[in-house]
Amino acid sequence: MKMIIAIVQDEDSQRVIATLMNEGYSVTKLATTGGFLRVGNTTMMIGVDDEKLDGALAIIENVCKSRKQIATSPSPVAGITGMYVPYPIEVTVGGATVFVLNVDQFKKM
Ligand code: 2BA
Repeated sequence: MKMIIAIVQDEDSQRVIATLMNEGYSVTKLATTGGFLRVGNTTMMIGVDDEKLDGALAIIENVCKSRKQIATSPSPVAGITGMYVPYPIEVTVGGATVFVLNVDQFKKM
């Protein structure tokens, strides 16, 4: 058995979860925040039998889109005022960041 931990953008989360559940997967959704942009994203935990792993990954890959976002980052060099000036940078977020872990034991008690 595997545990998929998938971090997706909030915009994609409803569709991913609905599609996974329609296909018989169990999903736990967590409201999370990205460390870099510090905006909300969604982390899903999906426990799957080995033979269903590829199906789940395909759904996540098909649904999740990459998007460009503007982040504000402090300038690496202080200006003449001696203060760090924030400046906008464009980053491409997603589709999905996915970790696949081996599960030692799975029990419902
Ligand atoms: P954030 O940390 O908010 O990152 C959002 C996007 O900002 C990233 O998209 C990436 O394009 C960019 N980015 C992140 N760190 C950066 C840095 N140090 N310098 C320049 N650009 C940077 P994604 O790579 O698609 O990541 C989307 C979200 O997935 C991340 O949101 C974070 O919540 C999670 N994530 C990504 N890689 C991870 C990892 N290795 N471990 C844990 N969470 C991760």
